[in-house]
Amino acid sequence: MITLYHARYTRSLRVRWLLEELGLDYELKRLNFQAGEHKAPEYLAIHPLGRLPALADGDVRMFESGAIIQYLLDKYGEGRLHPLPATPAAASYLQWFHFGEATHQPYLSVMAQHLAILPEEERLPQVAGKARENALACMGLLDAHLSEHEYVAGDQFTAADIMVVYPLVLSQLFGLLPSEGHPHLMRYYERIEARPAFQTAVAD
Ligand SMILES: N[C@@H](CCC(=O)N[C@@H](CS)C(=O)NCC(=O)O)C(=O)O
Repeated sequence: MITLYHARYTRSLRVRWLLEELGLDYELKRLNFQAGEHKAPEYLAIHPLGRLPALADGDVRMFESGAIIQYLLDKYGEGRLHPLPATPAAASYLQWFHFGEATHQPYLSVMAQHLAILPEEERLPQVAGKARENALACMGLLDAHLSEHEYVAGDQFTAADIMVVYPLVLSQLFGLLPSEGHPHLMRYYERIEARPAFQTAVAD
């Protein structure tokens, strides 16, 4: 049995979304992020840094959302949701897959810290403002790319979309989306929101 440690609006959303897209059975262990359950000793035994997501699959224990997604695709994907390796489509897939966590997401994490998570006296508006500017630049890049493609890795939905969309979910929470200045990105996000697996992953 696959077990996913999950809290709403955290990166475990990505893994839950993939599990739903693949139609796999899994158990969801919910943690109350606001109450700090991810820093309790029971969870630190699962992930020593107290971060989400974490996954158990038989004897396998994993953290890092992108790595978990790759593992699940390799083990259960049967070729679904990613292009053949070493093709031009795979180059685009890998680029956007990693862009979602390595380039775009850090700006949303900084915004989250300085707009919501840190105690008020530690929040720095200039830091949040600079992160917002950089997040908007990432949205501009995505908008231009999506003016020519239905999905980030081409005309098919792939796991790269799952990686890219998480910072967009947070962008919506922080008021960067909807955005009239990013029409292609908006239409893409509407296509994503129509997917039942995504709806389940963001619901709770
Ligand atoms: N690169 C990691 C980041 C994991 C991460 O930082 N998750 C956040 C929630 S989205 C978290 O648990 N934060 C709690 C903390 O930083 O203490 C991944 O993709 O899984």
